[in-house]
Amino acid sequence: MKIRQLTIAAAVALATLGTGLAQAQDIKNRLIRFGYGLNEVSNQGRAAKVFADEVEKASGGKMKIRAIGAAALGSDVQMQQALIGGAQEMMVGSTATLVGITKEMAIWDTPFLFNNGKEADAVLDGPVGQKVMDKLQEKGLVGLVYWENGFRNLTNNKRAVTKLEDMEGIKLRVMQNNVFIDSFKTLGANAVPLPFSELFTALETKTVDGQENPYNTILSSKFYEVQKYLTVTNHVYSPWIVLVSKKYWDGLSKDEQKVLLDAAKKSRDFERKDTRAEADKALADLRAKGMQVNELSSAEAGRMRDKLSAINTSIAANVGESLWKEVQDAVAQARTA
Ligand code: TF8
Repeated sequence: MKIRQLTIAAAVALATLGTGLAQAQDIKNRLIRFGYGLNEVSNQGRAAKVFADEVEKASGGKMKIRAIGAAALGSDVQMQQALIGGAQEMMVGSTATLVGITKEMAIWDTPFLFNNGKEADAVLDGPVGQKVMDKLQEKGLVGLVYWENGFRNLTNNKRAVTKLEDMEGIKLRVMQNNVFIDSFKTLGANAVPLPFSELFTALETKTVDGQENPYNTILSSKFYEVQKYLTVTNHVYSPWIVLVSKKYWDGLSKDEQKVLLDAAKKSRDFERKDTRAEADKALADLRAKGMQVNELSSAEAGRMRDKLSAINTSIAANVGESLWKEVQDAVAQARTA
């Protein structure tokens, strides 16, 4: 009896401590829709769950995140518009699909910009990453953190791509973004921009022959069911970005904003670890699922790289020479750090 009473007393004390903390802060009951494009069972879905749990915990249960995956709230581009208009509160999606809104985002689409995750983290989390993110504000979006989508690799159904010439005429789905369209045109493919939410069906019905995405996504979106060949190209590193509607953000208290930002940072740290661990073993999983994996010889990888460097000038012109240089300097610094 005594022990039981003590336990109850302790539980009550703990509970009031929790809500007490949240009450001392300016936090209201809030329901936040957080949309994303991949499946619940994906690196994106797992990190969305971590974000939701962290927000709930830090707000004493007052702020609730309803994470809605599989593009049920729309494609990246549709969700961005919903955030700008204030019809949806939050989302995570590709930076590449933001280029139509904020041209500076195209800097992250530069082929072979980063050699590894460490360089990407240093630049994206550093001052220039923040600067690019802050450009979204004048367009009605608040960026909180970058997550890792990852290094992109090529899959297709037409032929094993082992040299540059093999790209010729492959109908390749790309993101709705000019740098990606130009990159794959330069390599000889027939680049077709499509939202991710339409991709599986486009592959299945052979509307397109191929696509490019990180291993994690090829796995979680089951592209191995409709794609035979995978070529390890690592042609570009894609970030994801966690966004809030600026209209919504401006109506939040400082405490509420802090809850979201802190939770976003925790989710980012979790997401990068989780994504990298999955990517490390994904290639073996994809082989086991029946995909034929081709590595490029270093000579062929070099030819692709050279070819793609032709688009750097236009990226620099589009994002501005000074931002281009700032990012190059930040990468160089990360590389020697
Ligand atoms: C793509 C991207 C997607 C993301 C995701 C839906 O190919 O890599 O993974 O936009 O948020 O569209």
